[in-house]
Amino acid sequence: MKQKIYKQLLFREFVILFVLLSTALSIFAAQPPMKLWYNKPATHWMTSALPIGNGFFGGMFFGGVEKEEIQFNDKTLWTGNESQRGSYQNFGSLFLHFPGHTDYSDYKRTLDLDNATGTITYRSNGVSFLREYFASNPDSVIVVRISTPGKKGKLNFTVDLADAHAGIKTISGNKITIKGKLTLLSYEAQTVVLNEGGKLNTGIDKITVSNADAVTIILTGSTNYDIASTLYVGESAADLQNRISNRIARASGKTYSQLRDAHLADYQPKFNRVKLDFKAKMPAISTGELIRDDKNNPYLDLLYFQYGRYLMLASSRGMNLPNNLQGLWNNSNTPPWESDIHSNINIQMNYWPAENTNLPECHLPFINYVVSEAMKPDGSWQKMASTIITETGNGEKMSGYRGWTLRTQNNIFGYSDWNWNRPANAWYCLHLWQHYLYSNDLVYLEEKAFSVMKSACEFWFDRLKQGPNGKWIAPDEWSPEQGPWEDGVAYAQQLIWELFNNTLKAASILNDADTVFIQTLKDKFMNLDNGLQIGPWGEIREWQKEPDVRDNRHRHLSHLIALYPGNQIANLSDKTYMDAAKITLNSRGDGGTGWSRAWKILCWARLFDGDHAYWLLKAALNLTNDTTVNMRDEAGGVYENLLDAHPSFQIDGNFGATAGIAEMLLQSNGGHIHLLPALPAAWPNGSYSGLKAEGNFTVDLTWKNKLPSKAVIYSASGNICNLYCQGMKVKKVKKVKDKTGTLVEFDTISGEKIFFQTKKGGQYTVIY
Ligand code: FUC
Repeated sequence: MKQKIYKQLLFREFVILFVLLSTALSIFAAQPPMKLWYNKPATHWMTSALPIGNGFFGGMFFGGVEKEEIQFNDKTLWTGNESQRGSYQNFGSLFLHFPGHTDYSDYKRTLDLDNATGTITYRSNGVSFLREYFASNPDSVIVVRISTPGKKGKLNFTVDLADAHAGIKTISGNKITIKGKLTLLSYEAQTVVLNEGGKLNTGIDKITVSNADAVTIILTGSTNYDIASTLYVGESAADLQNRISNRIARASGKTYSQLRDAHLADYQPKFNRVKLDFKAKMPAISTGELIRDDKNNPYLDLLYFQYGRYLMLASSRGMNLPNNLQGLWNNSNTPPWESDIHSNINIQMNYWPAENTNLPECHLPFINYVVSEAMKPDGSWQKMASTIITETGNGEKMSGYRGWTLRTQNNIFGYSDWNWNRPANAWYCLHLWQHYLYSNDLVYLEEKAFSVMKSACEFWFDRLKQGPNGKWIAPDEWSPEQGPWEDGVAYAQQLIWELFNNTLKAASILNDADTVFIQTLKDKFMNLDNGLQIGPWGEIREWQKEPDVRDNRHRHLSHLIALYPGNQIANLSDKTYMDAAKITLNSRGDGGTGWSRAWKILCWARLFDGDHAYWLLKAALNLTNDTTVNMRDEAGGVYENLLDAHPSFQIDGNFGATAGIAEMLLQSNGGHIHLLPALPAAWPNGSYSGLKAEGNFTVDLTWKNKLPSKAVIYSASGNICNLYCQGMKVKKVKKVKDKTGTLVEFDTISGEKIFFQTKKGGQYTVIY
């Protein structure tokens, strides 16, 4: 009897274990390990060093054996001020020197995206060396750990900290400090060396470690930048020093494994929100070889997708400044375009994957920056609106516009120059609105986003004029970055259309009481030129007067905003504009700089042409070594470290491609959750978990032979779920079940679309 119960218990345990294991497998085993790896040290910062970052402070490590360099950055380290452009700056480098490590073997340099850790392993003089690097968000520091697994007393090396400016360097005990002042900002970085065993010797310009068992080095730095203060400077240099010293002291009080555990506990739940599986295994060749010799391996697509999410977590968290042209990473004091905040595509593309790849907190640095700059009383964006002077045509001048606007090139102190990009206000508001669409966060919409959107609308209320046909058009605008300045260019009209449409929706959701504003908005929207005119060869017109030239290969797709990132074309029942967009895209060709190709991936995904999108993805993965600025069509691609080559390195192409892959697998901008809208032939079978859709839905999906077999929809807000899959007839939907296994009734909208009411917190399995 006893034995029988025991056996039953064992069987139960076995079943539980099996269920647990298979759940774990279905969630975690599907996606292969996500690692970039190489069998030699990096030779060049831009092409082969590897990035780490905690959202605001980060570095690039080379993995040099005898001489290691970890170059580092803080996102706020800029020269310039409110009246000088300045530029994003290199902060400095941590140098480690291992004398005698000239002969080595078994070298491997890895960036593991699953745990956001870089490692270097090699053998030298009969000892195995291991270095681990990560940038911790909870502790605000970079941690470097050096050890010799299985051996003691074998670590002999020096540590040095170099300033990229002519600041003051001091060494005392186990700490090296660099500090100084740029145009406006004070900066400071500190590093401490914590040895286990052996001893430290403090020299005049470096610290020497002798015969240690293991060493942890902690590095951090910051500036006294404060976006909220009128002059952009917050604390004093002394307070900055205290803040940095406290960070170092707090982190030094923890063991290496405590630091590492805190880092993983912070990073992994966010990174693991999305898993993707194209039935590809991690190949045995290095990442450089993979890009060069096996570019069609779907593992590379996966890796590139997740790399974008990794880079997002590493460069856009915990502060109120968006990613600049290089995200966070920059080793130059004169980077291309000052590594600035470029408002006519680049900054926006940096955030295209934030919501749909389930990293909404990474969107906030951009959103908070826009809110802060747009609403700053008497701030530069409002001043730019109020000081524009326009000839109205009858000899009078108009000025004193309400709201806010900006130009193309922007530093972090509100300074904005080069060409006007007035419609950027509408483009920025698209991001504010999108964050609401994905989160359904009413408090955010009411307290943060709405007044900024409203203020941008008011700018256009004052600025729009009536064109020859009575429609409202924006006077004197440009189509970045080509052609004449004209009234009513498609770029401006399409963006204003999105702004007005979304602000009207927001006003109605919030029951806004400002009837004068709402009435004006309705009037202007009703009679707005929507920027969609079809030209003589079937194209979408870029300008009203200037003719469109067939085969104009210009890299910008400014007149396709209505296709992506806008939603106007998707929401038109008339497919004429999709056809016109296709003609336009074909005429623009498949070339382009890094970001330009990425934009084309998204456009073709929105046209539901997965194979064309995929072809562009493969073109975006062209291996290149070109590090000079080059806009030629064939120049774009990726470096061996998978950073996007404009060239030079520009991170927008990384984020754009990640967004593009997501857009091929799921779209939700057309009022429904569209499963596999642009699946290429190259990914016939696969699965994903955790992609987000508008309406605060999260979607897991498995597909076979290019069609869904099972979808699980998590409804965080309890909205109606409209589910659509082109070519998948509704009759193929076998059942919809809730969490308890109870069948859920669904209705049919068309032959390919079903809908069902969801409950807040509900989980729905759709079996095909
Ligand atoms: C825009 C683009 C360029 C480059 C620059 C930073 O001006 O036209 O290609 O990306 O931004």
